[in-house]
This record gives sequence, structure tokens and C-alpha cells, in this order.
Amino acid sequence: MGVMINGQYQVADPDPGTTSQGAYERARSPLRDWITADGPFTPDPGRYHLFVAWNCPWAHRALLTRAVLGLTEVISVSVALPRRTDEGWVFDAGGDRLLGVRALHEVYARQRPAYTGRITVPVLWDTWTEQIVSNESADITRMLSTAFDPDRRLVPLRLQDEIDTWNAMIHARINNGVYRAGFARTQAAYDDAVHDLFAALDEVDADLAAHTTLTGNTLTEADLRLFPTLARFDVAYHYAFKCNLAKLSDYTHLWDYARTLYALPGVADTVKFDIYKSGYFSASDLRNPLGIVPAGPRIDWSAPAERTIAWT
Ligand SMILES: N[C@@H](CCC(=O)N[C@@H](CS)C(=O)NCC(=O)O)C(=O)O
Repeated sequence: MGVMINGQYQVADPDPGTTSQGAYERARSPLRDWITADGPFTPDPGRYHLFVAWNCPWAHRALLTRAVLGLTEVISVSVALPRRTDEGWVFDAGGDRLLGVRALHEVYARQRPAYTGRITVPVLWDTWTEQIVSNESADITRMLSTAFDPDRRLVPLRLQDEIDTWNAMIHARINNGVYRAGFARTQAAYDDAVHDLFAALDEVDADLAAHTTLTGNTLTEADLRLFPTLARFDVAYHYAFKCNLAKLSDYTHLWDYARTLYALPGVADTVKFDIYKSGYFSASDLRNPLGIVPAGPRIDWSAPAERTIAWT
């Protein structure tokens, strides 16, 4: 993957995110303003736009929050093609639907011509002042759940500490855990990552034996931050990232829970299994040199689930 240096996108990345022990280290997001009722970025309908890619799990959490909160008419979206190119994320021939740009790096450069950093999705763009509000999915998701939903249905104040505790665990050990396994460059780094990932999944499965959702029985942001990794698990991570101690569909409670989330209004529209496969199995010298996309596995996400999630 490339990187932008002083406003120029370059294919060669001087810092591919690996420690001297071969472990994968995720870069921090540099652009982190907030939308709040007090401004300067206020939650005005029709003002903001998201740049996403269907295959990106970090973009997925923002798309899920937008869908579940009924914000699809309030915040518009441009979808990048599911493959990264020598120019990073690009849009189809006519350019993206908002600015008409060909590549996402042009969005970053538009208001920050000397930008240096990674060109990542999701990006939350302010169409009024023509600038990036944030390129950190955790913040974008939280802004949608708070500034755009005064009732804070996905982050009720009484559950916020519990949600934040789950988010921290899920981010480090599951959302990023699959990448730590898949991007490890030594056996030791892989072993460490894969065992910690499955230990975390075991813990969540045990918790979901006793509860309908992570915080008890209502849907919260923590569930929407776990779901993107679950949706990609069996079709992509299990094989492409060698996360193969078990499949999601081997977990009694986690698999029932995942299908319950999938059946909630708006969720299935944000899930694109074929795109996950073509993205995660696209040609990569390190992981899949020939770019052959496997056919399976056969999994029925629409099979009825046993639990019911309360959601208003
Ligand atoms: N911290 C960011 C990370 C997002 C991220 O890593 N997105 C990936 C796609 S899944 C990306 O755009 N990578 C391009 C790159 O790193 O060059 C967030 O969570 O918003």
C-alpha cells in the first residue's frame, strides 16, 4: 500500500507498519475533529459525506451506524472500488459522486495540499466548508451515535463505560487481532496474534451464552463494532489471514448473535460477502501471489437465529 508525502501519492511505503519482531502495528489516524451541537461542525442534515469502501471493516462500522440510526438520507456516501491500486483507493470511471475525483488521495489533498500520511477510508467530509472532519472510524461512529441521535440509542449514558470497555477489548484483540494474524511476518508474531484472537472470541462467545447482546439485551455501538469482523470472518479472515482455529459458524452463541445482527433492519444492505472475498483475496505478493479467489465456504447467514435483540 502506498502513502502520501507532501501531497504526492507514492506507491512505495517507507513505513509498512511492522515491528522488528515482525508484528503488525496499526498507524494512528491524524485527522480528528468532531461534530457537536456547539460547532464549529454542527450536525446539519445533508451537510456531511462519507467516503468508504465496502470491504473495509473500519468503514463498515460507520455505514452500519448510519443505516441502523436511519441516517442514510442525512449523510451521503461515495464508495471506492474494492481493490487498492497504485493510487490507493480509486472510484469508478466517472469519479466519485460528490466531488468527481478519481482517487481518494485527491480528497485528502483538496484541503490539505501538503498532506503527509496514509490515505484511508472511512473519511467524513464537510461539504459546507470543504474539509475533512475525521478519518478515524471510531470517532466517526461515535459522532453519528451522539451528535446525530440526541437520544443516544446506541450509546446510552448509563452504558457508556461498559460500551467503551468492550470497544477497547474488541478493537485490540478482534477487529485488529485478525490483521495482527494476517499481516504478521514471523511465526512467533502470528502465533501470538492468532491465539489471542481466539481467546478473545472464546470470551465473547461465553458472554453471549448468558446475554443477548454485549451489554445485556439492547443493541449498542459495541455490537456494531464487533459485527464487521464477524461478517468477514469465515469468507475472508479464516483463510486469507490464517485465522483458522475455528470458523465463526463453529461458535454456538457468537454465530447465533451474528445472524441476529444481520437480520436487523438495514444491516444486510451494508454486507457484501463477494466483495470481501475479492478484496481480501486480491493479488498480494505476501499473501496471495496469484490472486485466485476461493469459492467457499458455504454459509447461511439467513438461517433463523434464536435470540431477539431489542431495538427501537
Ligand atoms: N484508523 C483508521 C484505519 C482505517 C483503515 O486502516 N482503513 C484501511 C482500509 S480497511 C485503509 O484505507 N488502508 C489504506 C492504507 O493504509 O493505505 C480508522 O479506523 O478509521
